[in-house]
Amino acid sequence: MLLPNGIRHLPGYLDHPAQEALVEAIRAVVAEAPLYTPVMPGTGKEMSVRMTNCGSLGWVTDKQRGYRYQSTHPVTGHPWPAMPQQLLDLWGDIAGYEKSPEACLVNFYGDDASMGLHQDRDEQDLKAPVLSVSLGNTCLFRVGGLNRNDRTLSFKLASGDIVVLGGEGRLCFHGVDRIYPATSTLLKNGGRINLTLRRVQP
Ligand SMILES: O=C(O)CCC(=O)C(=O)O
Ligand SMILES: [Mn+2]
Repeated sequence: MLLPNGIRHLPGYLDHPAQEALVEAIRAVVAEAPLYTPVMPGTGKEMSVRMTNCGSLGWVTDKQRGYRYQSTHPVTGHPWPAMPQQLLDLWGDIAGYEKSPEACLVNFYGDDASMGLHQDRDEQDLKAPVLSVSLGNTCLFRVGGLNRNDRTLSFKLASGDIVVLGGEGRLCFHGVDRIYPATSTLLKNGGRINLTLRRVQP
């Protein structure tokens, strides 16, 4: 399958022990910075995905102030937990970008959650790639072009897969159409975790 320029799919990049270690690290992040349900700007409609972040900045959204990065958790008001070393190492190994990631958005998808087609464009530094890690149940990922109405293609992301959106593909539309229940035993209660590492400031 030919992906748009700048988009890379690295199937099975993380082996099982690396996935387990990452889940442990994310559990510690969630213990400090609980998952919350974000809402869309303007409408206030709840997203089906629950979110939190780690790193010096985190991506948040609410009805009044919309999409943005901030240094504190919107519910607890505390600074985000530090980014686990495994994620910094992963970025160093894959991103090919001199500056380190500032934000890791943690998305938790229950088996009936999804994410609509969107661009990641709230970062000031668009030269840095977005690096995305999948853990747990397989999903159907969709990627299009630079315009919302461009043709899209879909492929599955399994636990341990990595996707890089960089270069010409950095602003490609993408989303998650569905989760396939019981396709992984990594997460005891099912669902899927997605981590996206992002450089925000130039
Ligand atoms: O869950 C995924 O694979 C994609 C998540 C995503 O696009 C995002 O958080 O911006
Ligand atoms: Mn995205």
